[in-house]
Amino acid sequence: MEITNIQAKEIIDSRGIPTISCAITLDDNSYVEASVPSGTSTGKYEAIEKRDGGSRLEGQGVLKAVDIINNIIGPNFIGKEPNAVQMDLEMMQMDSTLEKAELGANSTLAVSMALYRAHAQLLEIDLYNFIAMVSGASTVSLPIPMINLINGGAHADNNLDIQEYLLIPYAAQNVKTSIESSLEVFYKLKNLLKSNCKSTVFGLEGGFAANFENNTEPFDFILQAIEGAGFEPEKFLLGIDVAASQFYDPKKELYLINSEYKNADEMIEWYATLLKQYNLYSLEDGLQQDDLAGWIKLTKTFGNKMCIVADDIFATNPARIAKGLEYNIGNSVIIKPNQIGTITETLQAIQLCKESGLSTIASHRSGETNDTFIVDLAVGASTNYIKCGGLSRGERVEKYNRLLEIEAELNGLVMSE
Ligand code: 2PG
Ligand code: MG
Repeated sequence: MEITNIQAKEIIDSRGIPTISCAITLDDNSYVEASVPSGTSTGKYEAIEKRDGGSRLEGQGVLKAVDIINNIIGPNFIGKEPNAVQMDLEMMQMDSTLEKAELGANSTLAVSMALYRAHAQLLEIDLYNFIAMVSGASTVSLPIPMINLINGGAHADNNLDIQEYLLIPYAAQNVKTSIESSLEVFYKLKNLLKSNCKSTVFGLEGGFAANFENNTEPFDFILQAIEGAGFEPEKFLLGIDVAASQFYDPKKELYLINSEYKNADEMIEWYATLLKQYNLYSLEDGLQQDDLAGWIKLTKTFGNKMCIVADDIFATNPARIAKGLEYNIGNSVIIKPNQIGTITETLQAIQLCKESGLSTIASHRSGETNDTFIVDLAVGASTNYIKCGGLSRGERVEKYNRLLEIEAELNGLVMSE
């Protein structure tokens, strides 16, 4: 079966910002489609997202990137059978920069995702099974969801510095019960916020975006909601994505959090109190992306007590993960395909993490579409966890619904650790 057409277009993401959708048509007239997510708290080591600039849509248009797909990348693959890995490698060679500055990582990823879907279709297998095949895995597994309950930082117009407060239904037997039990907590949290005269509007990722006394108060609300929903606190674990690069002041070389300037040692001290007080389980981007010495200390201090999750500092880049391993930083890695620009490189990053004993968290972006590719990726590549937002907003719940659908298909396969 050959590719007869590759056609991209500009669509709108969950934030109202343009992104790319790419369709591949095959010679039996079937077609597949994929659309790319986009970050708000984007790290500086991520591959380059191509935007038009100029005055249209505040410079955020992606018409140039669409044109690159339609007129530069696409024609190379027309008339050929879909071969996702091979074609990803060809795309990487079409761009002479490491960060995909010429083609744009949003262009390459749109094509890459669509090629993976087309190749799976050619083989008449599910996307997650195809991803497992490419990963050389004989099994697939369901990730544990890290559910976003409260949004702050760049994802909400509230007063929280911390970007994400995550509920991890660690003790649940399967996805269905993990989501149902988290929903019970979500409902209770909403009531608690209301009864405390706090807003129940949602932030970019579908978590509540209320104002709080300080950055620790959300933990108390979440623990109360867990208890109010009738669960023992041990049924859930708590995580945060601090996204510390966002509130680091490079001139002062200090972090501005809770209206105070702190250095890396003081941040680490604060995390120690969160560990003690709230049994914090997962700490993402606790320090900024260039603070190597801080990351070494952070990992030494908590590496055997918590998931020390690296996002901005690794940017799903196998070369950066390898460097991180040399320095022993992080024990857990965020996996976002658009940080690197192809699915094949994303799978390489996951493979490297697995070989090196680092756990993996497949992750959405704050700018999303209804595409659920990230879920198939998490299942097919057997990542340990998935971060795909709150239990509200269409583009987030679409991912949970896909996860439930896959679980039903697999009929009760055990969750990965
Ligand atoms: C993150 C992501 C996703 P953004 O920092 O982990 O939650 O946010 O997509 O805005 O970079
Ligand atoms: Mg992050």
